[in-house]
Amino acid sequence: MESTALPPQGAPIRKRRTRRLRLIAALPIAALVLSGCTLPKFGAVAGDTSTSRSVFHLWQWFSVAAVIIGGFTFALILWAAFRYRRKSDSAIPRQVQYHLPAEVMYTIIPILVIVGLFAATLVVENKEVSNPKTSVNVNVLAFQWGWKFTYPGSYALVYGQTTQSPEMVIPAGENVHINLRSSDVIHGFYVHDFNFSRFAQPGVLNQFTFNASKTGTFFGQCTQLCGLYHSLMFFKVKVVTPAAYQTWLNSFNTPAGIAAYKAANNASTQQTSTHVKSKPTYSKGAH
Ligand SMILES: [Cu+2]
Repeated sequence: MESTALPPQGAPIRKRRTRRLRLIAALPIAALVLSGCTLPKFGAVAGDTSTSRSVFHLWQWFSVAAVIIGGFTFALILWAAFRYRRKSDSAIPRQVQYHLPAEVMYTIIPILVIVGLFAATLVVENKEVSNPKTSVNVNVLAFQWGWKFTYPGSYALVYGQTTQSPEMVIPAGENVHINLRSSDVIHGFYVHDFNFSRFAQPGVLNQFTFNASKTGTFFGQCTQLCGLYHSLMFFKVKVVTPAAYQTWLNSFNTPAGIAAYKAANNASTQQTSTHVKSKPTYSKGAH
Protein backbone atom coordinates (compact mmCIF):
# COMPACT_ATOMS: atom_id res chain seq x y z
CA MET A 1 0.00 0.00 0.00
CA GLU A 2 2.69 2.40 1.11
CA SER A 3 4.98 1.96 -1.89
CA THR A 4 2.15 2.56 -4.36
CA ALA A 5 1.34 5.83 -2.57
CA LEU A 6 4.79 7.22 -3.47
CA PRO A 7 4.96 8.94 -6.85
CA PRO A 8 7.64 7.60 -9.21
CA GLN A 9 9.55 10.89 -8.92
CA GLY A 10 9.71 10.55 -5.06
CA ALA A 11 13.48 10.13 -4.90
CA PRO A 12 14.41 13.30 -6.84
CA ILE A 13 11.94 15.32 -4.73
CA ARG A 14 13.57 14.01 -1.56
CA LYS A 15 17.00 14.90 -2.96
CA ARG A 16 15.89 18.44 -3.70
CA ARG A 17 14.45 18.77 -0.19
CA THR A 18 17.69 17.54 1.40
CA ARG A 19 19.64 20.05 -0.68
CA ARG A 20 17.31 22.85 0.43
CA LEU A 21 17.67 21.82 4.11
CA ARG A 22 21.46 21.80 3.78
CA LEU A 23 21.33 25.25 2.28
CA ILE A 24 19.21 26.56 5.16
CA ALA A 25 21.59 25.00 7.70
CA ALA A 26 24.60 26.55 5.94
CA LEU A 27 23.10 30.06 5.87
CA PRO A 28 24.13 31.20 9.39
CA ILE A 29 27.67 29.86 8.84
CA ALA A 30 27.90 31.61 5.47
CA ALA A 31 26.65 34.84 7.07
CA LEU A 32 29.38 34.55 9.70
CA VAL A 33 32.13 33.90 7.17
CA LEU A 34 30.97 36.74 4.94
CA SER A 35 30.85 39.17 7.85
CA GLY A 36 34.58 38.54 8.42
CA CYS A 37 35.77 38.98 11.98
CA THR A 38 33.14 41.49 12.98
CA LEU A 39 30.86 39.24 14.95
CA PRO A 40 27.90 40.94 16.61
CA LYS A 41 28.45 41.91 20.25
CA PHE A 42 25.28 40.16 21.45
CA GLY A 43 24.73 42.87 24.05
CA ALA A 44 28.13 42.52 25.73
CA VAL A 45 30.99 44.97 26.23
CA ALA A 46 34.29 44.22 24.49
CA GLY A 47 36.26 45.34 27.53
CA ASP A 48 39.52 47.24 27.88
CA THR A 49 41.72 44.56 29.42
CA SER A 50 43.27 41.49 27.80
CA THR A 51 41.23 39.05 29.92
CA SER A 52 37.98 40.96 29.41
CA ARG A 53 38.41 40.62 25.67
CA SER A 54 38.84 36.85 26.03
CA VAL A 55 35.63 36.72 28.06
CA PHE A 56 33.93 38.85 25.42
CA HIS A 57 35.05 36.59 22.57
CA LEU A 58 33.89 33.55 24.54
CA TRP A 59 30.50 35.20 24.93
CA GLN A 60 30.38 35.97 21.19
CA TRP A 61 31.13 32.37 20.17
CA PHE A 62 28.71 31.00 22.76
CA SER A 63 26.05 33.24 21.25
CA VAL A 64 26.95 32.14 17.70
CA ALA A 65 26.71 28.49 18.78
CA ALA A 66 23.35 29.21 20.44
CA VAL A 67 22.05 30.91 17.29
CA ILE A 68 23.15 28.00 15.06
CA ILE A 69 21.83 25.28 17.38
CA GLY A 70 18.64 27.25 18.11
CA GLY A 71 18.08 27.96 14.40
CA PHE A 72 18.69 24.32 13.49
CA THR A 73 16.30 23.10 16.20
CA PHE A 74 13.66 25.62 15.18
CA ALA A 75 14.02 24.60 11.52
CA LEU A 76 13.64 20.92 12.48
CA ILE A 77 10.50 21.69 14.48
CA LEU A 78 9.00 23.62 11.56
CA TRP A 79 10.03 20.94 9.09
CA ALA A 80 8.47 18.16 11.19
CA ALA A 81 5.31 20.20 11.78
CA PHE A 82 4.76 21.04 8.11
CA ARG A 83 6.17 17.95 6.45
CA TYR A 84 4.20 15.57 8.65
CA ARG A 85 1.12 17.67 9.32
CA ARG A 86 -2.17 15.84 9.13
CA LYS A 87 -3.67 15.84 5.68
CA SER A 88 -7.38 15.63 5.24
CA ASP A 89 -7.29 12.21 3.62
CA SER A 90 -4.44 10.65 5.57
CA ALA A 91 -4.78 7.68 7.85
CA ILE A 92 -2.49 7.15 10.87
CA PRO A 93 1.08 7.35 9.51
CA ARG A 94 3.59 4.55 9.70
CA GLN A 95 4.73 4.21 13.31
CA VAL A 96 8.48 3.88 13.89
CA GLN A 97 10.66 3.58 16.97
CA TYR A 98 14.26 2.87 17.99
CA HIS A 99 15.94 4.72 15.16
CA LEU A 100 19.42 3.91 16.40
CA PRO A 101 21.49 6.29 14.21
CA ALA A 102 19.22 9.23 15.13
CA GLU A 103 19.34 8.37 18.84
CA VAL A 104 23.13 8.05 18.84
CA MET A 105 23.38 11.35 16.95
CA TYR A 106 21.17 13.34 19.33
CA THR A 107 23.07 11.93 22.30
CA ILE A 108 26.59 12.43 20.99
CA ILE A 109 26.16 15.88 19.42
CA PRO A 110 24.89 17.58 22.63
CA ILE A 111 27.71 15.91 24.60
CA LEU A 112 30.25 17.23 22.08
CA VAL A 113 28.69 20.70 22.29
CA ILE A 114 28.86 20.70 26.10
CA VAL A 115 32.45 19.42 26.10
CA GLY A 116 33.36 22.18 23.62
CA LEU A 117 31.70 24.91 25.71
CA PHE A 118 33.31 23.56 28.88
CA ALA A 119 36.79 23.40 27.34
CA ALA A 120 36.53 26.94 25.92
CA THR A 121 35.30 28.24 29.30
CA LEU A 122 38.13 26.51 31.11
CA VAL A 123 40.76 28.11 28.86
CA VAL A 124 39.31 31.60 29.36
CA GLU A 125 38.76 31.13 33.10
CA ASN A 126 42.33 29.94 33.60
CA LYS A 127 43.51 33.10 31.89
CA GLU A 128 41.17 35.16 34.05
CA VAL A 129 42.44 33.75 37.36
CA SER A 130 46.12 33.48 36.44
CA ASN A 131 48.34 35.85 38.33
CA PRO A 132 51.48 36.39 36.25
CA LYS A 133 54.47 37.94 38.03
CA THR A 134 54.50 41.71 37.97
CA SER A 135 56.06 44.65 39.75
CA VAL A 136 52.82 46.64 39.85
CA ASN A 137 50.77 45.81 42.93
CA VAL A 138 47.77 47.57 44.38
CA ASN A 139 46.07 46.81 47.69
CA VAL A 140 42.36 47.53 47.46
CA LEU A 141 40.34 47.75 50.65
CA ALA A 142 36.55 47.98 50.48
CA PHE A 143 34.67 49.39 53.45
CA GLN A 144 31.23 50.78 54.22
CA TRP A 145 30.96 52.76 51.94
CA GLY A 146 34.12 53.49 50.11
CA TRP A 147 37.46 52.32 48.80
CA LYS A 148 41.09 52.64 49.82
CA PHE A 149 43.93 52.06 47.36
CA THR A 150 47.50 51.66 48.57
CA TYR A 151 50.62 50.76 46.61
CA PRO A 152 53.11 48.43 48.37
CA GLY A 153 56.60 49.95 48.50
CA SER A 154 55.26 53.44 47.95
CA TYR A 155 53.62 56.24 49.90
CA ALA A 156 50.79 56.54 47.41
CA LEU A 157 47.40 56.30 49.07
CA VAL A 158 43.98 57.16 47.72
CA TYR A 159 40.76 56.74 49.56
CA GLY A 160 37.28 58.17 49.68
CA GLN A 161 33.73 57.17 50.20
CA THR A 162 30.44 57.23 48.33
CA THR A 163 30.29 59.86 45.57
CA GLN A 164 33.83 61.06 46.26
CA SER A 165 34.80 58.29 43.83
CA PRO A 166 38.45 57.66 44.78
CA GLU A 167 40.66 57.05 41.77
CA MET A 168 42.83 53.98 41.50
CA VAL A 169 45.75 54.83 39.21
CA ILE A 170 47.33 52.03 37.16
CA PRO A 171 49.66 51.85 34.14
CA ALA A 172 48.42 50.76 30.70
CA GLY A 173 49.82 47.65 29.01
CA GLU A 174 51.25 46.21 32.23
CA ASN A 175 50.05 43.43 34.48
CA VAL A 176 48.55 45.00 37.58
CA HIS A 177 48.17 42.65 40.52
CA ILE A 178 45.29 43.51 42.84
CA ASN A 179 45.00 42.33 46.45
CA LEU A 180 41.34 42.80 47.33
CA ARG A 181 40.10 42.83 50.91
CA SER A 182 37.13 44.08 52.92
CA SER A 183 37.24 45.55 56.41
CA ASP A 184 33.62 44.88 57.32
CA VAL A 185 31.00 43.17 55.13
CA ILE A 186 30.97 41.66 51.64
CA HIS A 187 31.41 44.18 48.84
CA GLY A 188 31.65 43.78 45.09
CA PHE A 189 34.55 45.25 43.12
CA TYR A 190 33.14 45.88 39.66
CA VAL A 191 34.56 47.76 36.66
CA HIS A 192 32.08 47.79 33.81
CA ASP A 193 34.62 48.48 31.04
CA PHE A 194 36.87 45.71 32.31
CA ASN A 195 34.04 43.13 32.20
CA PHE A 196 35.12 42.25 35.70
CA SER A 197 33.57 41.70 39.11
CA ARG A 198 34.96 40.08 42.24
CA PHE A 199 33.81 39.91 45.87
CA ALA A 200 35.71 41.75 48.56
CA GLN A 201 35.17 39.51 51.58
CA PRO A 202 36.13 40.15 55.21
CA GLY A 203 38.93 37.83 56.26
CA VAL A 204 39.60 36.70 52.69
CA LEU A 205 42.27 37.90 50.29
CA ASN A 206 41.11 37.84 46.68
CA GLN A 207 43.82 38.31 44.08
CA PHE A 208 43.57 39.00 40.39
CA THR A 209 45.50 40.68 37.61
CA PHE A 210 44.47 43.31 35.11
CA ASN A 211 46.22 44.34 31.94
CA ALA A 212 44.49 47.48 30.76
CA SER A 213 44.93 48.02 27.05
CA LYS A 214 44.30 51.75 26.79
CA THR A 215 44.51 54.88 28.86
CA GLY A 216 41.42 56.56 30.19
CA THR A 217 39.23 56.77 33.26
CA PHE A 218 36.82 53.93 33.90
CA PHE A 219 33.87 53.82 36.20
CA GLY A 220 33.69 51.30 39.02
CA GLN A 221 31.23 50.58 41.79
CA CYS A 222 30.26 48.14 44.51
CA THR A 223 27.90 45.46 43.21
CA GLN A 224 27.04 43.72 46.45
CA LEU A 225 24.31 45.21 48.64
CA CYS A 226 26.42 46.19 51.64
CA GLY A 227 24.40 48.69 53.62
CA LEU A 228 22.83 52.12 53.63
CA TYR A 229 25.05 53.89 51.09
CA HIS A 230 25.86 50.89 48.93
CA SER A 231 24.25 52.52 45.90
CA LEU A 232 26.76 55.38 46.13
CA MET A 233 29.88 53.28 46.67
CA PHE A 234 31.71 54.43 43.58
CA PHE A 235 35.33 54.52 42.47
CA LYS A 236 37.29 55.14 39.30
CA VAL A 237 40.15 53.38 37.60
CA LYS A 238 42.49 55.83 35.93
CA VAL A 239 44.74 54.11 33.38
CA VAL A 240 47.80 56.19 32.47
CA THR A 241 50.99 55.54 30.52
CA PRO A 242 53.71 53.64 32.46
CA ALA A 243 55.86 56.80 32.56
CA ALA A 244 52.98 58.88 33.95
CA TYR A 245 52.29 56.14 36.50
CA GLN A 246 55.90 56.20 37.68
CA THR A 247 55.82 60.00 37.94
CA TRP A 248 52.58 59.78 39.91
CA LEU A 249 54.07 57.20 42.31
CA ASN A 250 57.27 59.23 42.77
CA SER A 251 55.29 62.36 43.56
CA PHE A 252 54.43 60.80 46.95
CA ASN A 253 58.08 60.19 47.86
CA THR A 254 58.69 63.62 49.32
CA PRO A 255 58.75 64.58 53.02
CA ALA A 256 55.38 66.28 52.57
CA GLY A 257 54.03 63.27 50.69
CA ILE A 258 55.19 60.87 53.41
CA ALA A 259 53.64 63.02 56.14
CA ALA A 260 50.41 63.23 54.18
CA TYR A 261 50.48 59.46 53.68
CA LYS A 262 50.82 58.86 57.42
CA ALA A 263 48.00 61.27 58.23
CA ALA A 264 45.74 59.81 55.55
CA ASN A 265 46.57 56.28 56.61
CA ASN A 266 45.63 57.08 60.21
CA ALA A 267 42.39 58.74 59.19
CA SER A 268 41.43 56.01 56.76
CA THR A 269 42.32 53.25 59.22
CA GLN A 270 39.89 54.80 61.68
CA GLN A 271 37.33 55.18 58.96
CA THR A 272 37.62 51.62 57.72
CA SER A 273 37.70 50.06 61.17
CA THR A 274 34.58 48.09 62.07
CA HIS A 275 35.02 49.22 65.68
CA VAL A 276 34.35 52.84 64.89
CA LYS A 277 30.62 53.27 65.26
CA SER A 278 30.18 56.70 63.80
CA LYS A 279 32.63 57.14 61.00
CA PRO A 280 34.41 60.50 60.80
CA THR A 281 33.72 62.65 57.78
CA TYR A 282 35.92 62.13 54.79
CA SER A 283 39.32 63.77 54.65
CA LYS A 284 41.32 63.10 51.54
CA GLY A 285 44.84 61.82 51.97
CA ALA A 286 48.03 62.24 50.02
CA HIS A 287 46.80 62.68 46.53
CU1 LIG B 1 28.11 47.77 48.30
